[in-house]
Amino acid sequence: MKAFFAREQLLHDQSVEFNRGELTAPYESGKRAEMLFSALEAAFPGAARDAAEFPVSHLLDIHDADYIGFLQSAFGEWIAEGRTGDAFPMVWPVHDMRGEKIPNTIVGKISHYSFEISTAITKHSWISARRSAETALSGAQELSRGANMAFSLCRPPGHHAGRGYFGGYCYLNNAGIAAQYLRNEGALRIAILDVDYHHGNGTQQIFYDRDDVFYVSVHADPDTDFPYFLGYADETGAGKGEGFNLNIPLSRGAAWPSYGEALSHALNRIGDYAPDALIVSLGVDTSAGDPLSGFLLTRDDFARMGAAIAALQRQTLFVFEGGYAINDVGGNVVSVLNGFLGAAHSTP
Ligand code: OKP
Ligand code: ZN
Repeated sequence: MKAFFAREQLLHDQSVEFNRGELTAPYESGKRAEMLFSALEAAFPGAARDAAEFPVSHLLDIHDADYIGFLQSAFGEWIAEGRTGDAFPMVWPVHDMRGEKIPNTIVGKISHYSFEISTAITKHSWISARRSAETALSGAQELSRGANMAFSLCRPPGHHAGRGYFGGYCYLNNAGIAAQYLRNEGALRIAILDVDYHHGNGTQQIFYDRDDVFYVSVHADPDTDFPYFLGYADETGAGKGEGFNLNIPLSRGAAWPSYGEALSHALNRIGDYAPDALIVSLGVDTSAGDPLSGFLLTRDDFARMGAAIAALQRQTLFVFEGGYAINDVGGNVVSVLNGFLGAAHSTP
């Protein structure tokens, strides 16, 4: 197994997070990635690889050009307007307001290109987000060169980032960018299995009208949890993509019995689709004790998850997403990977 990582991903460093009416230390910190990297090095000596660099065209395959331009220049514009601190969005064009407008100054622009308040653009967000996408691309490249599996230690995460917006700690849709890379390399069908606690609204949006990328997500019911406005079971795709989006929302408090059942339904549907490759948006914020989440998976459950995924017998790229219990993240990810590899080895 190769585990891809890029040190520049640690540079993004948000000062505060506004959450539940309070300013707190950000849940999505570089420390989580550092600790995960250490756990991977200990569990899989010699597996670590530096992410390669890739042309920006891979980002433009998935994201709007104006959005990519905005991400690159936003922090500079914020400072040029005399502001200090991180660039936070503050005003959103809800309901019948003029959501298509792109105002001329940074406060208006940052609102146009975002959807929620916990995520800012900081001095190094762009370089970290770009290296995070390149970390996913490196894993995809490894699959295109014939590897059976790879792990991409992406940070910041990606699955909430849409074609033209950031939020939920995500700026570039790493899994989506990796999926498109594999399509460009000749794979005909890609499945994305999103097991993060939160629905991947960005990934769903990007592929909603496509039948060549099947998005399947098991997540907390958006009726009670972030991102609230997408991720319901009746969202099944549109146009050519009808039937190629599957949301399986679960109630808070879900533990392995109900989670495992939802996962096996998801995997059966992916098996029927017979993808050339599988990308797993691997959030481990489904862990009991995660500070943002309400599922109750244990260390052993994560190994079961890995084994269930391996049973599909598809080329598999794991792309890291959420997971905020920083002392548990490494062990839980290693458990998924060991479950996957153990099961893979036991099949003839
Ligand atoms: C990112 B990922 C809940 C507010 C949550 C953003 C959560 C982003 C999760 N009180 N703020 O899917 O792990
Ligand atoms: Zn999450």
